[in-house]
Amino acid sequence: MAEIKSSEITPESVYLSRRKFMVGLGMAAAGAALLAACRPQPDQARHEASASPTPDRSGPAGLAEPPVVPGSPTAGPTPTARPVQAEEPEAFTPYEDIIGYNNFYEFSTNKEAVARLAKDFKTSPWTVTIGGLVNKPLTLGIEDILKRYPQEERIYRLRCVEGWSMVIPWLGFPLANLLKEADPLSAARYVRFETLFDPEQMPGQRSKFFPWPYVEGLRLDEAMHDLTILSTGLYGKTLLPQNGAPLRLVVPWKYGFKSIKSIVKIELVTEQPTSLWMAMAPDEYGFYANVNPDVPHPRWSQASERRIGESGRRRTLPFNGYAEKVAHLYAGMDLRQNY
Ligand SMILES: Nc1nc2c(c(=O)[nH]1)N[C@H]1C(S)=C(S)[C@@H](COP(=O)(O)O)O[C@H]1N2
Ligand SMILES: [Mo]
Repeated sequence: MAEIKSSEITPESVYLSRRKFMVGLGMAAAGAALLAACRPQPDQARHEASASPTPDRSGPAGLAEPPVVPGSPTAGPTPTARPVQAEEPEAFTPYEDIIGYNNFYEFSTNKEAVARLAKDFKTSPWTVTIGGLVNKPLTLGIEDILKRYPQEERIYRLRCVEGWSMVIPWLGFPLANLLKEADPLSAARYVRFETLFDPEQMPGQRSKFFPWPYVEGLRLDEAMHDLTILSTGLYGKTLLPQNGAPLRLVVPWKYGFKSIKSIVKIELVTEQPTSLWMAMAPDEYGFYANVNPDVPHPRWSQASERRIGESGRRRTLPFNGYAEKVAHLYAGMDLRQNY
């Protein structure tokens, strides 16, 4: 994992030429490069959410309205067809794609509309509270957070449960740094995160179909893992609203919906939190949501993915390629039951 001091952050052009678009995924890259993507793909688009999601009336749990997917893919057969490039190094996903193709249902279920609708979202002033089962509850402004926790670069894959992925050079800091400061009590076993609730600014929150606010959760050991970060930027720039400004979670070995955006509240709790997606469709979205090519979503395969900006599909890796670092967290657990 690349770690770059903020003093080394350069404008995008320099940044890109210096990195030559190659991804320093460390040990993960080596593994990934050996893997041939053998899940071909005739029509990539239909495997995932369309730009204007078609309501899937057969959606989960007999819910009357659609998008019931963290991104609402249109249900369809698993693609089979031509083979794909595979032994290629992993490149950064172009900035324009990262800021232009977003899941952020508070604004829209249309990925291409999110950036426009979120353009004027107010991310300052912004306050985050860290409370619940802690010795030292904290209320921090986003400026305090930036000052207190040195930002580093983390280049991670982001794998959406819908079957697409990106490689994103995040800026951020380990969530553990913040949690240690709050000093969890021994009764704390999980961390619960909440997104801002502000229907005035977030038109999607005027829909009563979703149980707003967006909530996510991690087991405390997952939250304390060094790979888990709070992100404040990407590509060396401050995070834009569509990517979850000013502060969003990034948990690279889990499906993208766990990486909750625009966080205002972090709480240490005893009981496993119920996420928005668990509440929406418990049979489809569990608490763990670890990337797992062997456990299909009830409505589509998770064996492969479309890397945004590439043609063809790549094979999806267990724990999104981070198994060496995180598989031990789930030792002895049945990963089919704990999806
Ligand atoms: N609050 C909130 N967080 C969210 C979402 C959302 O709709 N609301 N979508 C999730 C999903 S499904 C994905 S794939 C990622 C997408 O992050 P990106 O748009 O920065 O690529 O954000 C996740 N975090
Ligand atoms: Mo997603």
